[in-house]
Amino acid sequence: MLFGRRNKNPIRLHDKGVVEWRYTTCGYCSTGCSIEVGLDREGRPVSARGVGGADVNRGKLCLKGILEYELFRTPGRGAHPLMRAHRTEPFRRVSWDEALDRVAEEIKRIQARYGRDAFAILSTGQIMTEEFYTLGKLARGVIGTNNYDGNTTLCMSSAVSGYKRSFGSDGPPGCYEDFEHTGCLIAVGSNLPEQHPVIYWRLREARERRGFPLIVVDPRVTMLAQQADVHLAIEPGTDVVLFNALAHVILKEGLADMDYVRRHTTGFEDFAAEVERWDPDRAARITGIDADTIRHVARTFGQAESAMVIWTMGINQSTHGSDGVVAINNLCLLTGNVGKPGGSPLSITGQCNAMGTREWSSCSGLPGYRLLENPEHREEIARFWGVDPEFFPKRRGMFMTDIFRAIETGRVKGLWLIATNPMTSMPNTERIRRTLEKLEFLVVQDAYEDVETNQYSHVYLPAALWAEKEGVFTNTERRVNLIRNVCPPYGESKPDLWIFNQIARRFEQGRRMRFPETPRQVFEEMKQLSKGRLVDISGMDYEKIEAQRGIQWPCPEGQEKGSPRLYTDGRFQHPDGKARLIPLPFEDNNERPDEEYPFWLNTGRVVEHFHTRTRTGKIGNLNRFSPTPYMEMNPDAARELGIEHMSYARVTSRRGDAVVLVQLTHRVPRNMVFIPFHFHDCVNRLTLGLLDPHSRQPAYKQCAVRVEPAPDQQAAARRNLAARAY
Ligand SMILES: Nc1nc2c(c(=O)[nH]1)N[C@H]1C(S)=C(S)[C@@H](COP(=O)(O)OP(=O)(O)OC[C@H]3O[C@@H](n4cnc5c(=O)[nH]c(N)nc54)[C@H](O)[C@@H]3O)O[C@H]1N2
Ligand SMILES: Nc1nc2c(c(=O)[nH]1)N[C@H]1C(S)=C(S)[C@@H](COP(=O)(O)OP(=O)(O)OC[C@H]3O[C@@H](n4cnc5c(=O)[nH]c(N)nc54)[C@H](O)[C@@H]3O)O[C@H]1N2
Ligand code: SF4
Ligand SMILES: [Mo]
Repeated sequence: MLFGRRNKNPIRLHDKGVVEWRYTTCGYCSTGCSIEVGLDREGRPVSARGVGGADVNRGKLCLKGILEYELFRTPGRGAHPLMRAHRTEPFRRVSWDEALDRVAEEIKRIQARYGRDAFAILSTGQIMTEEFYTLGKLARGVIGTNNYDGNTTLCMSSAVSGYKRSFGSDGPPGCYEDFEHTGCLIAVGSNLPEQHPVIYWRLREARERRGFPLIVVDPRVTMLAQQADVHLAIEPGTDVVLFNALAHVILKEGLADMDYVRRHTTGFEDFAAEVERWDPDRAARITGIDADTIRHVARTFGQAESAMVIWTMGINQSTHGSDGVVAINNLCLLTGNVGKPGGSPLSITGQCNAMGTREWSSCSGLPGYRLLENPEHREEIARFWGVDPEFFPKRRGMFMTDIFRAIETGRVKGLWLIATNPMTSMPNTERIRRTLEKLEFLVVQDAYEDVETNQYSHVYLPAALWAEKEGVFTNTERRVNLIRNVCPPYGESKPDLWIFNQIARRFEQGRRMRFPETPRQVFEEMKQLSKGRLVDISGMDYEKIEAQRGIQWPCPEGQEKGSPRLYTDGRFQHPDGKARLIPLPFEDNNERPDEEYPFWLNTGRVVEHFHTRTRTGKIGNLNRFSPTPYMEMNPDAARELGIEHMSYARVTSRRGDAVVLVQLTHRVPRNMVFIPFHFHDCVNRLTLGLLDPHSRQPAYKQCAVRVEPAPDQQAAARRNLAARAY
């Protein structure tokens, strides 16, 4: 194909020889774009395109989705199971049977010696829902450890906890289509253009058509903030105060929907009494946002016909993460903006299937948003799975972040990591390293054998990735979408579902229970369990999902289409059917900048990379645009310290240090630096990760550091190495 002027440098696109397109859903972020992967005559994936008829992305993809088909052939993939007696020895290649036998034996040994909860399982938001459900059955019904959680504790835990406190259940009430109706949108700690490019595109298109006000709350001038009508550059960690003050103004000025509040909520008096204390002048001193701007934003939100709030990690990853979510829910309840077109508190999810794990993995309870604390739920699931209800714990066990502490103190002795890389992604790398070294047994199940955490394992299980298998993901707007199998698994790697089933078989109880082999059979089982629940998927099947390019739950049996919104009738999931307005006092409890460590360290992401780069670090057209760890720094602050653009600087916190390339930019204020977290042995050497009391999610975005020039990089590197050897 030729484009451009015929005689002068025409652009040639060579024919990739696609003979078949296969339907899948993107495996990176939670936007949930439908992708078709093109196969050539030999069945090799050679191209990808966005699906035009898919409501989510309407033909579009971001650069990660466009290049995702290249993943199947990236270096570092695990082709064979590996094993070693001690983590200081080299691995040897073993058969699947040997590796799986060893894992089952170690689980049994550790549980027999130290008790059932001494073996922990940590999973992810990045495998298929059918795999989550099966892992849950294995963890809760067969292995029976209560120390079973996932990396959603690093990510969505605050949103889950906040939704549960306000509405009685998890489940984002809104959808992308709300952009097409809303009269005002507040985006809090969410950088859509880089992190959810296709949601951003939907928002932008809606705004170009109708021009509703966009208010961005973020201490950084993100790309989204650059487009906002009002940008509130908030003091880190103080969002709860801002939302209390917005509620204060809305109540004072009679902008609340008191009819909605009376009919659908409880707790108004206590809530109003707390909010009364948060006048904009007081809030201004804490948040750094001037009082009149707070009043203006409150009026804009309160007067809009419908108004919505979206948020991501700027809220969740905080010592007030769960409270921040409740604060957002409070504001939406107060103005009657829940589950109405254009009016909802819509948490933007992170990983491709973080929703799938929340709904079905049993990490925080039992499948289908059931609770371990509820005897009827225990009974129901025990009967369905064929286990003794007394086998289930009566309340949920530790969160991921607490499990790591329990390894430190010796309560947990064995760990199974599935599709998560804590050596790079958890706060305080040195502490995590020492923690992993304490384990008697670590098994890592990952698509990549070069994943950093694998350096500390005894067994490595190579997993098939994304469209090397089949199943469903649920996206931010509760849309269940299908991944068709596009090509066979790499080397001898196996789908996670197969691995879970093989482990189940190695336990007596597992042999007595039903562990279906195909994802389709598992999906049928989940459908039965979903009947009558909020997360009802009984009206779906793979063909219907593919035909509609994804279906939003609830979709009960007999219903043709999904449901775009929750709580449209104002009935909530608390036993009394009402939502709760919850008072939120504020206590400032972060590590704050001081004389010795004068900068806020803020952390996050860039568009080219996904998390710890096991995948995107190996795709040429992603990695070459963002190849090195770098730091955004304000030019005025840099000048004072004698730090130049594109020079190296050493950043030090009370935990450790890191050397990064400096990029001078006014994106960050004078007392803040920002470093993306994608690179190993970099920003998470510095982070503190104080935990939210409700969600146990780490405050990745707030701690204190100092910065100094590092002109001699080799010396810096030597110091890093020496520090590590020590
Ligand atoms: N390209 C790419 N896309 C991704 C991912 C990826 O790794 N790469 N990961 C996916 C996942 S799992 C997730 S969770 C999402 C994350 O998506 P986002 O949350 O949008 O991304 P982050 O960059 O982590 O953080 C967002 C913003 O929070 C701001 N922030 C920091 N402190 C505060 C504060 O105290 N208050 C407020 N209001 N804001 C604050 C930061 O300045 C930052 O701009 O992205 C998903 N999409
Ligand atoms: N400083 C700082 N740290 C952060 C954050 C931050 O904003 N700042 N964000 C946090 C957030 S929101 C998140 S979600 C976490 C993410 O942290 P992690 O979950 O640790 O990061 P990933 O790199 O996504 O790890 C997923 C792993 O799963 C593997 N994998 C992919 N697909 C499959 C599969 O199908 N099967 C199996 N078995 N393996 C597979 C990948 O190779 C990869 O190793 O990081 C957290 N860490
Ligand atoms: S926006 Fe998210 S889901 Fe869509 S192609 Fe990009 S990474 Fe994939
Ligand atoms: Mo995340």
